[in-house]
Amino acid sequence: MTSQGKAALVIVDLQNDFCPPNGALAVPSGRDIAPAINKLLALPFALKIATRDFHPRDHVSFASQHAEKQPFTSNHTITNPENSQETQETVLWPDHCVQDTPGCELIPELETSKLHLIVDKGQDKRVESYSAFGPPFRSPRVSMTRLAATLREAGITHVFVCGLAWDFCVKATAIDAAKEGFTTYAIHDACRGIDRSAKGSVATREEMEKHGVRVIGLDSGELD
Ligand code: VGL
Ligand code: ZN
Repeated sequence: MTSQGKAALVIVDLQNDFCPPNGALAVPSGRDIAPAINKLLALPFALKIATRDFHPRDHVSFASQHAEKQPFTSNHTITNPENSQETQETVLWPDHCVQDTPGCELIPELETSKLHLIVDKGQDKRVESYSAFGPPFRSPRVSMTRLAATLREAGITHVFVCGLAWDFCVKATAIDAAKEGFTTYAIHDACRGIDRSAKGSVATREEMEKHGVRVIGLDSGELD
């Protein structure tokens, strides 16, 4: 899978709430990628990690926390609570992946016994964090996850990203992995997007590629 270096597999947010038929924020055909991801879990990655979106009940990304806002409202501005100069443009969502609810658990199809580690994200109720590395703000007290440190401590050089959702958390996680200096791949056919239009999917691909992420398919030689 890499002739030199060490590879990690990062499975993003393959959780009940992101999967049909009953997920609170179901990604169309999100559950269909489970067999492909289980096959990836059988490959000799040095580190196999699953991430979970893991929100408190009153998370800022929930439309329910904002007067008269409907889920899927876009261009909602969140201000960095530690630095009012910094803002993030986000989407308001239905309540999803609330800590200690069944919705936040990994889907039962996923072969979790093959995982080395689960990384939770999105716990800070004040900010959105699509990336499993942490929110876009780099202020003290807006906390990052330990994902970058964990990968470095394990000597990882190559990161392969798959999961849900292609256009949100997969994209943000892959771009941050590339920014952290890892040779980063996004396995497009082991992902599904919230926007399932071809245009949306291509725009996401282009944005990832612009940041140096290599978009590959499951049949790519990079996985041999
Ligand atoms: C995600 C929307 C809100 C994701 C997480 O995992 O892609 N999307 N929270
Ligand atoms: Zn979320």
